[in-house]
Amino acid sequence: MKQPKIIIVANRLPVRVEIKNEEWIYHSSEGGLATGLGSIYKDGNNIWIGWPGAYIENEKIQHIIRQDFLKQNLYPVMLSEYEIHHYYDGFSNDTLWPLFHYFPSYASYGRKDWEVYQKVNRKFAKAVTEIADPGDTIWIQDYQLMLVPQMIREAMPDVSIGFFQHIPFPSYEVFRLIPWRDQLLKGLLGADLIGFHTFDDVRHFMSAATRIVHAPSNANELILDDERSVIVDAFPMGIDYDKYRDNVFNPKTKRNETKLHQLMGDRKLMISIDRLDYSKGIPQRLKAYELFLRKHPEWKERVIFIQLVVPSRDQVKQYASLKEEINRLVSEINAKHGTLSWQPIHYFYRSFPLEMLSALYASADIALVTPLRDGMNLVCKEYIASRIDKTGVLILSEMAGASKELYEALVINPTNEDAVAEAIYEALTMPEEEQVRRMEALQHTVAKFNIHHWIKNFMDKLTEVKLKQEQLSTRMLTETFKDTLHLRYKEAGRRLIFLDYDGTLVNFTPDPLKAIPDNDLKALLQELYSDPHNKIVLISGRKKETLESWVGDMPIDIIAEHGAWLREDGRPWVIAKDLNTDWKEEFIPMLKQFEMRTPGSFIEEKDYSLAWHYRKVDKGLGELRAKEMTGNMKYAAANLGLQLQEGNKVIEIKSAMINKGNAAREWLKQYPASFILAIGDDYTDEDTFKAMPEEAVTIKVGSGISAATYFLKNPEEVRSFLRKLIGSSEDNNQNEEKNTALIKN
Ligand code: GDG
Repeated sequence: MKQPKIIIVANRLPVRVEIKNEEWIYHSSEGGLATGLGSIYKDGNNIWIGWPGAYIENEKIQHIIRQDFLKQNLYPVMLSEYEIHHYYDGFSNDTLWPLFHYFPSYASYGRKDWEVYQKVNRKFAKAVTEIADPGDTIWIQDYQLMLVPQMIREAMPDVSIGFFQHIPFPSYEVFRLIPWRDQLLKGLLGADLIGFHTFDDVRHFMSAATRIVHAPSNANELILDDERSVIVDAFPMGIDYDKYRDNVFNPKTKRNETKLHQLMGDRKLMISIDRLDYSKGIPQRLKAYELFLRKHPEWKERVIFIQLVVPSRDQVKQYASLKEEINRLVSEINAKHGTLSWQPIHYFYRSFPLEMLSALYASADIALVTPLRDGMNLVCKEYIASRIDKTGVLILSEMAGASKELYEALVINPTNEDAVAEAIYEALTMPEEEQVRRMEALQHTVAKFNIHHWIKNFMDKLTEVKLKQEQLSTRMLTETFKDTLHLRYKEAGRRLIFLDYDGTLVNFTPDPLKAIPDNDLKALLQELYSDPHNKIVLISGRKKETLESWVGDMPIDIIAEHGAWLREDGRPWVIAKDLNTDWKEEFIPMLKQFEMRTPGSFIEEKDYSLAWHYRKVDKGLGELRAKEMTGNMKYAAANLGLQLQEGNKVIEIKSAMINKGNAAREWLKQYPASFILAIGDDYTDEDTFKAMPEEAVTIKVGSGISAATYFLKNPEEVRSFLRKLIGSSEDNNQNEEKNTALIKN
């Protein structure tokens, strides 16, 4: 058998090809991701799929380059200029980038861009399926490839897929602006594990996902229609710490450092390094620096600010005007505050070799990192790693993902010019002892949570998620086991079958009174109860009146209101225990308050319980109120011997003595049987499962933690299982016909 491999998929390959006059050269990327993932893709059969960074039209050259890349475990996806224009510059950077960084007014929604984005994502997915085998692990990187997970999933349902997004995931209020938001989200949900830098991104993603695909969720898990669970989690990315530290000692870095010290003299050095992007907050930072010079003129001539801006996308309108604005601000500040011997800002619009960057990090007293929005920001971590003597101060924007880990930085709001100006002053005047104390802690964090840790964390989690899915699938009732159960059923002399109603025999409906049993279900129940060896018990939280009107004409047993009311074989209803209901007077006004404050919610009064339903309430609000309600009422309830039971979009208050388990125990005592079956879907059915003897067959509908031994996916599966169990040969259509005939008669 082939050794399973890891496939990395990213927009760019870690090696770029440059073509000049039918000649080509390869350049390796020094980016954090490329170095970090180097340990993975270069190993064994593993491979990295991506665009090689050049338009290669000549097929012969394409072929040679492809062969060269394959030797290095790289698999190129060839893209045309037209495709890059629409997929990368267009949809990725003109639609997703501005929206995800909270600049909706910069976003354009070009149909062509979207079409090509889909087409290119398809190309990437195809490249994956060409080389992937079952059992492989696929790790997709970033927002350019959001549709790829689902495209692969469709072709290879069992493969393990991870997705990591390097930029923020915005609040639902922003995400919903995208005309194709549903497709993007569903595209991502093809993955088994979706990673972001911070918990806020996770929260935003969960909120968008539960609203758009209406998937049930627990904390950071989503359960999809096919019962596949997707985990969403935060994996803050780190840097190659040792590489940055070692680079400080590189002779080239040392030479650059000497030159920098000549420029600085005895002045303090402050640096900022960014790609040209409106999300980096460069103009705001320059203005804050100018404010600092005005507020603290004693610092004039005593500080130098070096701002490096790495060129990017400057053909695009917004970037071109940003570049102009930076030029203007730099000249204005230098003209206003500069002297013959001092220039307040040294501004460079180009990229520098790593040894220059390292020299800057190693020499700077302050790193000013003030993006308006940043997924993580690695520059600040690189600065920390390069501080060999542990001095230096980091001023960090609270809008950068990194601020969620780097607590010892001076954390500021980048739009608050006063706060940034004051932070510059605080950093310049910070005693060395305090600098060292803070820097030591920062270095500890950055060294520990480095790029290797990030990769390991993500990969371990992906393995764990897959394992969990497999364990769940082994508890899914297989066709073979259904056959075994059918034999056991046939052989049994007496059978006792407990069936929950909502979510088990019928699907949920927004209006609970609309969940009337259909003809197919009636026919199935009839087949079940017609067998004299069977005792069928419908066990539900619903009111007895409702159940009576729906199935009252059937000779089955009914446990209503979670066991408060019992009816055997069509005889009159009896109360399980004589229960006090005086408490209702106290609780109804409290529930009414919640009902008044929560549009779409309603109270249901049952004989021995009160239920507050929120299935129609705006997503999120219902859950919030439910938490508030349990918090407010739990002590009052406990004092009166009541319990607050959380079901599916409902909170029920009832006597602690009453539950489905206690009721089911009575039946178990009275009707000894050689075949016992219990099926249910929610929290209240767990009591039934726990009451069952070991030999009983217990089945939970849905997924999640359960005391039941087996799982089925939905009411449709339950019905088909019951049919198989009793050996019914009839399919749905035949049942429909038979029932129509019954009704007519
Ligand atoms: C995205 C997210 C997230 C910069 N100038 C030069 C140069 N650099 C290197 C830095 C650093 C990298 O570029 C920039 O990384 P950032 O993280 O700061 O920002 P983005 O490029 O926007 O990256 C970001 C990141 O993905 C990772 O997930 O942190 O939030 O936006 O490594 O050192 N390198 C060289 N010369 C330069 O002039 N050699």
